Amino acid sequence: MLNLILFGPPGSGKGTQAIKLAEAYDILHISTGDLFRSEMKNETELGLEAKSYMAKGKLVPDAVTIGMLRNKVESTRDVQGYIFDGFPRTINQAEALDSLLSSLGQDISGLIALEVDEQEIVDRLLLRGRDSGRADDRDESVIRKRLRVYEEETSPVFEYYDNQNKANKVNGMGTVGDIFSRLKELIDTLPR
Ligand code: B4P
Repeated sequence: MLNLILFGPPGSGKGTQAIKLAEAYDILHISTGDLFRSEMKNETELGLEAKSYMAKGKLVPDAVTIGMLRNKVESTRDVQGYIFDGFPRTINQAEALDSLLSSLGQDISGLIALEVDEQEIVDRLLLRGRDSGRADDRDESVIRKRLRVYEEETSPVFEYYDNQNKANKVNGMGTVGDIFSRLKELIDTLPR
């Protein structure tokens, strides 16, 4: 099994690359952001709760996020691996993911952090806000808040996997194709 975590700040290209990698390696792409947006679109209770946090650039509480992720993994057991995009975003979520995979006799093959300059991130997200209308991408103060939340709550997850010798960094600047090639080169060296 190839179980990857695609890591990095908002706008670093996780979603963009995860779609391509899932296809290239025939593994299932799970994006917690996409799952929340789908719940919001369907106006479910979970979606309404998530919306209040996402609109402010905050993380949705761990209990909600972990439960949703667990349901998704447990209902998709017949796959050759997963690419987790936007999860885990806290140490609690990382511990929950490790224990979930271990209960299934699996583990994380590697975490890959995409490194992108902050100004490039803000430019990418404002552009997406204009094109897609995503509410959390339209307001620069919400984008800056998401970047602060990433530094404070999410970046420690890198060290958590570094302590397991599973954390890797890839340059996330350049064209989508160049970054995809760099990612594949690294993934081909990971255990599975
Ligand atoms: P996400 O949906 O995960 O969104 P994101 O961090 O903004 O990054 P995304 O993956 O979508 O963007 P990408 O970098 O691919 O999270 C949204 C919110 O959901 C969070 O703020 C939080 O509230 C909540 N949430 C999600 N998961 C959670 C969790 N585990 N716990 C708690 N809360 C959670 O791309 C950005 C833009 O850059 C795109 O427009 C893309 O086209 C462009 N782009 C990509 N690569 C490029 C390149 N090489 N050059 C130029 N542009 C590029």
